[in-house]
This record gives sequence, C-alpha cells and structure tokens, in this order.
Amino acid sequence: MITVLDYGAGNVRSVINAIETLGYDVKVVSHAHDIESADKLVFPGVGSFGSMMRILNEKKLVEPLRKYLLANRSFLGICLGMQALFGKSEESPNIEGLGIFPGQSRRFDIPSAVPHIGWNGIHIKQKSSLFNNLTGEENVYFVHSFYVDTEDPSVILTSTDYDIEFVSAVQKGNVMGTQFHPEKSGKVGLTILKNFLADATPPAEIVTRSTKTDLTKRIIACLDVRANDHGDLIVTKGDQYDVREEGDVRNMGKPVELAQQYYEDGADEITFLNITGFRDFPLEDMPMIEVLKQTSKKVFVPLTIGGGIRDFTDKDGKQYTALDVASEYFRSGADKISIGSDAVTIAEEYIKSGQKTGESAIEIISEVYGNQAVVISVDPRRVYVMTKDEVPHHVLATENKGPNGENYCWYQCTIKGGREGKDMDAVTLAKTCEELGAGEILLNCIDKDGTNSGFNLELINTVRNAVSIPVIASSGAGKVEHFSEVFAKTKAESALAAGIFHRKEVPIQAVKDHLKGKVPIRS
Ligand code: 1PR
Repeated sequence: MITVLDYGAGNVRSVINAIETLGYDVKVVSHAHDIESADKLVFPGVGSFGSMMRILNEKKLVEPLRKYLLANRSFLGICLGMQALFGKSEESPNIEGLGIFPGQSRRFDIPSAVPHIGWNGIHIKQKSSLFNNLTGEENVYFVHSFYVDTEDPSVILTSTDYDIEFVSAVQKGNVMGTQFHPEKSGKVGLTILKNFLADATPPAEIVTRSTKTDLTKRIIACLDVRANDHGDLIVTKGDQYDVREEGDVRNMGKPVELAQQYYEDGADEITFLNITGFRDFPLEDMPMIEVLKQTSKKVFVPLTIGGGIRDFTDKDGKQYTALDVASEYFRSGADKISIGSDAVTIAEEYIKSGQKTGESAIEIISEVYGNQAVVISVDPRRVYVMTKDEVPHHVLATENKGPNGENYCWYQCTIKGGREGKDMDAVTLAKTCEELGAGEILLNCIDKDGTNSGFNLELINTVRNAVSIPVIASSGAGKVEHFSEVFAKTKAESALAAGIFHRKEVPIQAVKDHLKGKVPIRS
C-alpha cells in the first residue's frame, strides 16, 4: 500500500494513476495518523509554496510530516513536494517550509523562458536506486519557476542545465525528492516511480551523462473535441476553424483512444480543446471530464485542457466560477488548463481599468495552481492594412501581400472559436495575459489552421519576442520540414499539430526523427 499526500490543490490523480498502473494500491492521507502509519509516502506538491504550506498547517499535517521525515522513513516528494523539504521559498517569503534540508527555493532569473516547461535531462550525482535500468541520457518532464538552492551539497541527487545548473532531485537516506514529474515522464518516469516503490537496490556505479542537458523542443498533439449532431463526443478538425464537411461535423476518432495512441507514438504533451465550451458549459457537459479521467489513466505525459473556463450561472441560478471549472479539470487529470475567449475579455477589462483586481480567472487560477498551469489560447486572424499606423494595434510588415497589395497586417484576436473578432491584437493579448499571471501561450492562427502550409512564422516571432513565457506554435503543420523550420526561424518552445496526426499523414515519430540532430528533442 502506497500512501499519497493530497492536500486538494491540483492534479494528484496522475500520480495515483501512475502508482496504480504499476500494480500498487493507493491510500490517500486524510488524517495525521495516515502519515504515521504509512510504509511509503508520496507527496506530489501542486500550486504555490505558500498555499501548500498554509493548507498543510490548517490540516495539522506539518508536524506529523516532519516527524516522518526526521525518522528517515521512505518518502518521495514531487515538484513542490520536494521544495517543501527546505526551509523557505522566494515564492512565499514569509512562509516556513518543512526545513528538513538546509536551503531555499529561488525564482529562476535567467534569459530563457520561465517557467521551465518541458523535457530536460539529468546529471546523476549519487548511487541511487531511483535510476536503476536507465542509461542516464533520458529526459524527464519539468514544469516550474523555482528551483532549490541547497547549502548541503550531499543531498543533491541530480542536477539539470537550464542557463544555470540547478538541483533537479535530492536524496538523503530514504527521503527523496524530484523537481521533475515522474508521473508525467512517460515510460522513463514510470521506471523511476517503480524503482522507488519496489525498494530497488542501489547500483554499484553512478550512470551519468557527459554532455550538458538541454530543454528539448516539445511536439504536442492537439485534439479538438466536441459533440457531433448525434450527441457523441468526437475528435474533430477544422479548416480555418470550420469543422463541418457536407453539413456534418468532421469525425477524426475517439478522444481517449487517439490520445493514448499519440502518447504511445511519442507525443511530448497532449492538448484537448473542448471547442464548443463557450456555449456548452463543461460542468454540465460532463463527458469531457470523463474523457480526461479516462485519458489520465493511460497517458503519462502532460495533459492540457481548454474550453469553457469561465464564470457561469446555470438555469437553476447556481453559480460556478472559472476556478471551479479549472479545479474540476485538474482533479480529473489535467496538468494545465487553457483559457481562450475569457482571456480576451479579461485583458480588455485590465487594459481599460489599468488595475489588477486579483479576481480574474487568470489571476485566481495561477495564484492557486501556479502560473505554469495557466495557458492562454490565442485565436487570431490576419487583417491587412495599407500603412503601419492605420490602426492602433501591433502592425507588422508581412511577406504575404494582401489581396489589394497591402504590405502590412495585424493579427486580430477572436473569441467563441473565431466567430467574433475583437478590437485587440495577438501581441497585446499575450503580453497582458503574461502580466496577469499566465504561464504559456498557445498561439493558433485561423488563417493557417488546417492548411498544411506551414506555421505562421511572422506571427510566432512577433508574439514570442514580446513575452518571456514559453510559446506553443500552432496551426498549419503539413510536413516534417515545417517543424524544423519553426524551430530554426522562431524561438517557439514547442510546436503543436492536429490534422497531419489525425489523418495519419505524418507520424509523430517521423517528426522526431527529422528533428534529431537539428534541435534538442526527446527520443
Ligand atoms: O474559448 O476558452 O472556450 O476555448 C475554446 C478553445 O477551443 C480555444 O482554445 C480555441 O482555440 C478552440 N477552438 C474553438 N473553435 C475551434 C475550431 O476549430 N472551430 N479549435 C477551436 C482550435 C485550433 C488548434 C488546431 C491547430 C492545429 N483549434 O488547436 O489544433 O490549428 O491544426 P492543424 O495542425 O490541423 O493546422 P474557450
């Protein structure tokens, strides 16, 4: 029996699913005595350092945890669960951690994008059983803005390079912690978890890599999901957001099956977009939640879900907040949520008032679950203009001349799946949402969607250069060369595609094979 400490803040379901997949039963801590009686305790920390410690204090779990750890009993802290082992964090300066190891968590202050999101490698520094059956060259999944800075080098189990070399796992005796997420690191992560759960014997030699580690470029498979006219939830795919073909919603397959297939094929992440979420409220439309639950039992890479994350009042007058929707998504297995339409409204209000209210969905969800959990889905459409100052927006010189010979254009944000254009450009939306606490931008392009003609490089460059959070390039992938092109010509951290994967024109592995040797990639 494995005990999992869930303080109710995020996606603990993935950890439980991973442990159960490995054949173990799970008991979730509900009282202090569950910690005392645990044989093995797994602590997946999610959210912010301050809210984690506040909840642990409220639930009177801090002292039992400290006692457990000081007795050198079997423990694995994941992400924030590892950072909790230290005394404090710059994330919440006035809040004390567990203080088992000396040191504190610091915010990355580096030129590269923060959060550090994606697959990176590790340098192993101790003979730890955690890495049995691995070569030391593997990549594991990270998502964090803070890293631990310890005063005791003997606790460092692994380090990772991301502009600086930072501590990515710690171990002292039976107390271990990983900054990365084994439960989201595919088969490698399951091996690491299994080594912990099975009390594997430490190796005689340390296996380690000779070269620096690199954050790899992520390849993301996207599944646009909606009900068809018979009410079945299906994966669909549009051409410039039009998902109907001869009147019917195009049916590309079943959501859970396709997601599992893309996981097996090597996708670094899976994104579900509930594309009618703007009209079908997700907490009434429970099949999407069920899709997520089923997928997270089988897919051990990060899952993002978007669609319908907004405040809502149902026909009986019951009110739901965007945080309620996001929380349900996280509880059901999502690692990140993506906000589309509502982000534009939030940005408009913030720009108008110049005041952060702390109450918008972006601010609240990033406060509770961390910035890295909040993705903004931008759905822009190109609008041509004759001159640079014809409109009060970010206008760019375009290589694709307009129908009347226009040399300039701006990218207009839309809501409701492209149905409504707004008086805001994509750069302004991305920058404003970053300011409000978003951790990543999913940059679609309606003009490119489904065209197979390549990513919109000028749009991606303009947005990526305007923000310091990671950008996912999306829309237009038609062949493997489009992926090498987007990574060579823009600073996008990842590339997302849908149609070519659904139509089986290009397997994910072919994209990876093509990129190998050109950019860092997870094999
Ligand atoms: O507005 O918060 O409820 O979120 C709705 C979400 O649904 C948004 O993220 C929005 O992008 C998405 N969405 C709404 N309508 C559509 C549609 O297609 N009719 N899909 C839609 C967006 C675009 C991409 C697509 C890429 C790659 N899908 O995600 O997967 O363009 O496609 P390709 O590789 O085939 O070119 P809210």
